[in-house]
Amino acid sequence: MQSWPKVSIPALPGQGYPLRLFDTATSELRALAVGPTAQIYVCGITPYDATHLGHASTYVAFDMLIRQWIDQGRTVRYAQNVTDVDDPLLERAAQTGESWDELATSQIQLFRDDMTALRLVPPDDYIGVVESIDWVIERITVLDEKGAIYRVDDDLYFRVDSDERFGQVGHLESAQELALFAERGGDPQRVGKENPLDPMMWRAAREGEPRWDSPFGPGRPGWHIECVAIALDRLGMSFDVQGGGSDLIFPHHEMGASQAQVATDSWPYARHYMHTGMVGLDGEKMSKSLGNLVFVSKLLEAGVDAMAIRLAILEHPYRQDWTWTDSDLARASERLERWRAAVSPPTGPTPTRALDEMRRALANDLDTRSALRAVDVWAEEQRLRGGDDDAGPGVISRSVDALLGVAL
Ligand code: 5CA
Ligand code: ZN
Repeated sequence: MQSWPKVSIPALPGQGYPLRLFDTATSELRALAVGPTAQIYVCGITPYDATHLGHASTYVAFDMLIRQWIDQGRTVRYAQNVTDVDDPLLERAAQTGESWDELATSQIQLFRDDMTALRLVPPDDYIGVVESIDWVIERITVLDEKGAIYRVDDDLYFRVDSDERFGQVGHLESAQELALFAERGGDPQRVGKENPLDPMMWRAAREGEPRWDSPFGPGRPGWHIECVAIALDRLGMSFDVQGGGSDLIFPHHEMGASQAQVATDSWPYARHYMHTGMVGLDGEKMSKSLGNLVFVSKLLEAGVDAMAIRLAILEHPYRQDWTWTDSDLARASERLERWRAAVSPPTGPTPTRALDEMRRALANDLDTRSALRAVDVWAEEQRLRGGDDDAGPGVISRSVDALLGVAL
């Protein structure tokens, strides 16, 4: 499906440094050695109650990683899914009487708008479950051929024991695994399962639920296989980073890794697993089920600057859990103002000639073409001078922003 608009990233002099990044699977900070093209898969939203600050915080963290790669001169291949068919989405649609696909479509657009406002680099591949059904069917077929699939009634399950490395992403005790599996969409109690942790791969059609035809009967994909199918199709095995919030370590990323490893007879699924801390409100994790949400779109509607939201997020180390408070936003807004004043003193010495020329041009029947030329001339002078004019660039970037509506 359509991603959101590209962000322009100014080229900087010099080059960034090699990156060390915490890896969940090895529980250590380690060098992230990537080739000329860095490949990343970040789990996307389930499109209802988007975009709360927890989502925003998680996606901003991955945006920071991507910007590091870009600063190192690498190209980035970035894939993200949208869980546009899943139990929680269908339940919400049933509660509100909306159709599930209309709910998804409107929430995905809200998410795109929020990501755009926050200036996040968009994924190259932004793909919904409904677009990846064929890939899911192919992967399940391969897993079935390898003996990793069994039936309970008409539903298909994956044998976690078919992967000898199962458990090596999260390194959890089995009691913890069971508890988290039950809490996060799993069905450990279902009668007929071989291992309570085995996840559903294909859910046979139930009355009133969306369904797709498949060789295993009509139904819809289970949660984890959707990400495996998309990541393997778009990036292939052993891509650089699998990302998401820490609530996805288990079962989601553990299951994904095992399914991919068994399907391809190779290891690892991802070379690095990066997970972000949970953002809370009033002492609880911000979550759709608790309903304690602060929405990016509501803050923007209330006139909050998206860049202040971004700064408020960046104040927190990405791996730590943290709690959103109004004072986070107040501090970030104050910082933003200070920075903006610093790059462009409002009462600075003299406005540059270029600013004056822009103003003259615009005052003359909105002569935008001449205003653009004035900035062209300034940019060329900067280039020739090597950019040693301290106040100039800030004044111009603010001027271009303020007068032309173009954020540099
Ligand atoms: N669609 C699945 C992933 S395939 C999903 O987890 N969707 S989600 O909408 O629930 O979450 C989207 C992303 O936001 C996930 O990476 C999740 O870990 C992260 N996230 C959800 N709640 C929070 C929170 N309170 N704080 C930080 N990140 C969060
Ligand atoms: Zn996912």
